[in-house]
Amino acid sequence: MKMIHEYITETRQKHPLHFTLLDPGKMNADDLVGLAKQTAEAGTDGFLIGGSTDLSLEKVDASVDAIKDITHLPVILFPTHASSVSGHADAIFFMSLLNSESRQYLVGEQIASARWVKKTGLEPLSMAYLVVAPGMAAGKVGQAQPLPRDDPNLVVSHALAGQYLGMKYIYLEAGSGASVPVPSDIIEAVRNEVESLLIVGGGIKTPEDAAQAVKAGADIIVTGTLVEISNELKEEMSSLIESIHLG
Ligand code: 1GP
Repeated sequence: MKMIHEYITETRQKHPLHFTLLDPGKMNADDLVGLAKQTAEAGTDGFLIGGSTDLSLEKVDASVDAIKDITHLPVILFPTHASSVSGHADAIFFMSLLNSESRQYLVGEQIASARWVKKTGLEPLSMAYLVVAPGMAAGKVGQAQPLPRDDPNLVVSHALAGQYLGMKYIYLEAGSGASVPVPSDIIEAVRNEVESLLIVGGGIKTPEDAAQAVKAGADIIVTGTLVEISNELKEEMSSLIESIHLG
């Protein structure tokens, strides 16, 4: 299979991307694979597997296997803890929560998983993970003081630090289930100053939300909750993904 970073950069030349976040802690493997199938048919560009709760390795392995059985799209880990790093995935967002107050989420979990990542051959995609208010579970579990929504310069400082530390991706995270997504002026400010690929997620529920984030400069949009709660999943995801792909 083509390297995942190459797949992302090549696809980005054509259009902004949509990734579907699936949390094996919130559903069983059958439900998860049903959602994966429908979002794949709706045109998503890849899957993130993760969640803020502690996930067993067996559960993540089984979920990754089930998704890979039904699609050739990339399956990328979006882990909270080293203990749930599945070697069955294609790649891992090897991330540091730069506004965490805890060494564990800055570098501890990463040290704990590094040799396993090497052994399994997972492709590491270096990422600065920035939790913006309200931050939700990601902020609480990651012991982050969420970055204020009215201080774009502070977010730019964090994002630039990530870039200078060599991180290829910057993730602006409002938190899963946030009532409001990351503000456009924050996305725009980061886009203007930072060259890394820009991922935006948390609280994106409509094609309009997604289009606004893309217009502000996001390269990749992540949605999770929408997939879990939608009654007309394929239709809703198709129009959201179309609004992203149109750029
Ligand atoms: C969470 O950014 C993702 O890490 C997705 O958020 O569940 O609100 O779509 P939602």
